[in-house]
Amino acid sequence: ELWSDHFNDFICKCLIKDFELRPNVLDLLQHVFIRQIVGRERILQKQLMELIDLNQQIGTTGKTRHERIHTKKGGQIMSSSPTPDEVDDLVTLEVLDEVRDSIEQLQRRYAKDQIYTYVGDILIAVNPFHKMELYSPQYTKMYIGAKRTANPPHIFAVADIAYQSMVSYNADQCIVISGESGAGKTESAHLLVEQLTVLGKANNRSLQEKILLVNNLVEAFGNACTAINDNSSRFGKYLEMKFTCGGTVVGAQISEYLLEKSRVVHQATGEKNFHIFYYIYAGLAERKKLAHYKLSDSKTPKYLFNEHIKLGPDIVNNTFYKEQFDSVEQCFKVIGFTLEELGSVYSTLAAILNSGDIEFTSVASEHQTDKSNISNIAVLENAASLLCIRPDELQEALTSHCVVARGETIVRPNTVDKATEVRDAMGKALYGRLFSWIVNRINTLLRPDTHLGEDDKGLNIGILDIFGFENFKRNSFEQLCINIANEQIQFYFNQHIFAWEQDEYLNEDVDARVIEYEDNRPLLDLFLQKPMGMLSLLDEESRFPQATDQTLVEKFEDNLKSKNFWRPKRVDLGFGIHHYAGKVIYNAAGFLSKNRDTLPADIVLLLRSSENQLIRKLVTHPLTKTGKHTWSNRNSGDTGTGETTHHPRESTNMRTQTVASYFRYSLMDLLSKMVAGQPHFVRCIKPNNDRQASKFDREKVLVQLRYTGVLETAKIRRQGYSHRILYTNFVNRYYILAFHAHKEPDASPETCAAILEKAKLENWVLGKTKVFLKYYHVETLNLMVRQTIDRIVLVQAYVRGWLG
Ligand code: AOV
Ligand code: MG
Repeated sequence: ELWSDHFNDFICKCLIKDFELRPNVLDLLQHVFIRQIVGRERILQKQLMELIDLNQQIGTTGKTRHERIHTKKGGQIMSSSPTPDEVDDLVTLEVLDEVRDSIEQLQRRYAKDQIYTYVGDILIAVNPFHKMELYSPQYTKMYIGAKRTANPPHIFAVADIAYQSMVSYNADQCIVISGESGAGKTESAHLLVEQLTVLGKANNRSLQEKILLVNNLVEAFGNACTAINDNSSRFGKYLEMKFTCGGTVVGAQISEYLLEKSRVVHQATGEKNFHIFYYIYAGLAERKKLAHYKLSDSKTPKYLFNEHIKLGPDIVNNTFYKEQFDSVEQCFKVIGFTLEELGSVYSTLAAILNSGDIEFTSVASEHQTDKSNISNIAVLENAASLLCIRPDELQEALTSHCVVARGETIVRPNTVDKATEVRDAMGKALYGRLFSWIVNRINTLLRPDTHLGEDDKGLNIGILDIFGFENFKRNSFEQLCINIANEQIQFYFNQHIFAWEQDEYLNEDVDARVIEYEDNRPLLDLFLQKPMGMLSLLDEESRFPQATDQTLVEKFEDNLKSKNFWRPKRVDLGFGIHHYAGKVIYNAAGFLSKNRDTLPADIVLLLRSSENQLIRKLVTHPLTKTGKHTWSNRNSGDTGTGETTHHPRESTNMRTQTVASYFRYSLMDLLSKMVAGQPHFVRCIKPNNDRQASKFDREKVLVQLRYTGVLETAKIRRQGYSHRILYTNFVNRYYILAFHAHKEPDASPETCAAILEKAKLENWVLGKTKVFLKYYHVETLNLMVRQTIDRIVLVQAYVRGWLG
């Protein structure tokens, strides 16, 4: 009977129907097979032992939670049980005082280097500010496919849940990392990518290596040292890892948002330019190639010079910079850039540095305005030669401009100020476009098309790592944009955790208590509404040639009617915003010119004549993807601004494209990508403002818990149902847990109830069309399905092996 066709089915049934039968089934197998297949006992015995081991391992996952908690000390894996009054998940806390108890927990855990804590399905990560032994291969392994409660909270567990959900539901995922500047978002993003490449078991080692290097490469160009963070992201990054439907990683794509280009030409006190400039400067010096790129080790380029930090020889002699240069070059090569491309990238960077040193002097002219002359022609020639353009034409494009009046083209001289502005605009534009070009090139090199089969559309997991909320001594246009982006991400979080969930209880007649939360919609309206929001007003004012930053602030004051906006006394161009994360005073000086961000046509035309192919490319093609982006109609689809956007560069001339309108487009584009996937949230918390290890500033943490809504999240996770699954989908996926594998039961509430009861789950609710589950229900169900399938596959494989 055992050899019949029903054999597999019999075993599966035993395994599915009653887990307790397992040892008996294995016993039976052991006896029968060992007796029947003479001469192969030895191998069989070994195989059977493996099988039994494996089954036992699977069977115990989740049961022995405390035996399996590991903290690593001095290379030893040690066991450490949490004290009884310590919890891994704030939702399981017996709360007397929400605030005090939560802080207490986080502090106690932080003191033991347990930087991760769950709030239901959300991960809190408190920045440790020191290297942790938490990311070794042992940890990597421990968090693969394990039940979440089996191990202490960890960022690897988030990667695992996203990956398993992607494979189980055949659905795209999105991991949203948020937190203020320096809280640990970028580090978390790296860890997620690392774990996901392991999970996606790329069968192609070089692809795995390439994906791991992508972050390092773009961050060399997009990160910089600020007053808050030595490695601060100055752009938003959405990295999508691409998988086959089977879960094998096959590629990656990055989208970049709003690089802070102004940093190329000016940095605030104590801050630095983008990392790459220092790396390349030190690296080329090391290789005695500075002269080739028209740089000198005795004189620091002006764009890198900062009167408050001694930079001069410090750059050239800095071993860290030299090593970084080697490593960036290695990234370029591994990812697949050609040597020629690398040379062009270095030339462009060197050209930017050289052009920054071009100086202008004022010459009186017969017209009302003064003309400008270039006082250091040698530097101009260097810049021109690196850009492969004619120096006399560059001189002309910097010191004069063409105007068309009554059909006639007239050349007008530029004042020193105007010429300087044009010079800087060129540097910013070249850098911004170089950055986009690098990102595009990476995307081409890591595009998965070639790896996917015909009908495998593939799946992806996106990881969002943007610039965190910033509040400096002096805040400008860049901070405003960064903070609006954070405001939008917070809104998205709120929609997901609170609004959409509560809407659905109503629609499905499910009884649940309403949780109050801090809705930041009024702030988003203040910024993004048309035509009276701040960005629209800014664009309107930018169109008037006579407008000044002063008239802009007055316009704000006259039109913005919100308790979150005010004009502080004694700050001329100042205005204040009460953001979700705190009050920030902005200074509007430079807002109009930063928003207009014009690159004169004369410069564009000149660069298009360059003999360097890369330079030509940078000024010819619109580098960002074009195409219509619409809001997904997921749930209410209300992501705040509720509008359909199109790429502004499609319809607008590049010269009239303002930063504000591009920013608005970018936000919409980002959100449309995010709403297309199932979100997972990681909330990074900064424990102190001094970047010190082991310092837990309770007040600082409390403020962050408050404004991120973590405490309310704990409440809704305790009372609410974070997962709502349609009956059909639920039955399709889980019937195997309670029904015969060949039977397909109806998608009725009764079937759902039978499955849930079989799985011994409690506290679920059946709505009108959906099953309402707590986050931990889904985890248990998924794990049970996976184990069941694993067993079936395993047993089948062994049996096939023995028979064959
Ligand atoms: P951010 O991305 O959130 O800031 P980062 O990820 O750059 O912050 O973290 C800032 C610094 O904190 C890092 O350079 C590390 O020194 C330290 N750090 C963060 N996470 C860890 C960790 N898990 N283990 C060890 N050290 C860590 V910004 O990009 O500024 O918003 O714009
Ligand atoms: Mg960052």
